[in-house]
Amino acid sequence: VDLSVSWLGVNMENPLYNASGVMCRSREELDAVAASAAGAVVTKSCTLSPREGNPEPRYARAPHGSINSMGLPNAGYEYYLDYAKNYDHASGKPLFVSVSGMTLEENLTMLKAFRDADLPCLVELNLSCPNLPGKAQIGYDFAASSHVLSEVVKVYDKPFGVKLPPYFDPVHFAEMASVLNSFPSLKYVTCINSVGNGLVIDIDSESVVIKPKAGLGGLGGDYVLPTALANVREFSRLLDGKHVIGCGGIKSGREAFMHILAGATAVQVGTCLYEEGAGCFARIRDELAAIMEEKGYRTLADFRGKLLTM
Ligand code: RRO
Repeated sequence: VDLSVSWLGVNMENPLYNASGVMCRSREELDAVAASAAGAVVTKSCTLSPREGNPEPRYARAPHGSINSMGLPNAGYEYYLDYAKNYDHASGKPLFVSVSGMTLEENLTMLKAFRDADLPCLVELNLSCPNLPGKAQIGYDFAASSHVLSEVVKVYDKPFGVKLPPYFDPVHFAEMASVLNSFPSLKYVTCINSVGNGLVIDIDSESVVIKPKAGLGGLGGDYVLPTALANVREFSRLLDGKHVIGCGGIKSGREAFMHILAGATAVQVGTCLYEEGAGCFARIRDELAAIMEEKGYRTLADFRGKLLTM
């Protein structure tokens, strides 16, 4: 079977890559993803200045996934710009750069720098970090999202994408899709970021399991799979000529297949990558290939978006 995918001029050997935030904060981590069987690499969301992030513990494994409140720890955008400048863009593993300024001005400054560097990498603008105390997720404010995107496209003329928070209401899918559809250079959306502000409790210690925000954090893993699939499916239907990248609950070939069946062009692995390491990519790739073989599918296009309804 052929697992390759080509989109926006990007050619991937297989549809799997890391979810931004996992194994992508340092050069060494990014190199480890690039050296694995992943089909692409995305950097940790960056800010204008380096950030330490929230106090530890700020990630915990939970019975059905993970909870995190990292607080956007990153080495500052110049570090990732430098990584992108030195990246082997001919390696066959496309590089994506995630950008998540603390303010609109920060986003514009970083995007101008990436524009001026004119590198063959795609930006994923994060509109959905749930873990900054006192800061709302932009993606949940449709007017604010529209404003941010209007200002972004004034300075950034290349194709780009956005990382969205999960939505839970058809009215909200439609409203956000309508905002996104008014920006032609917005070519893809990644669905979903973690399900924000969950609370995991450890019954033995009668305690929260992470320190920031009194234990509240973004959920990933099995907890979020159906929500991720719904978001991938609905945005695939509602967006005009844009790609949807699936993220949420992928830990085997089965979930990767489900995301693609729901309409995903490519898929990202977060919690499973954190827990298993970069070896997960070869495993999930081989499992996906086995499912396709069993079903008689030769390419991802044979089943992408072809979810049946009753
Ligand atoms: O760093 C984080 O706390 C974080 C970010 Br920026 C994000 O977008 N999603 C997430 O689950 N954690």
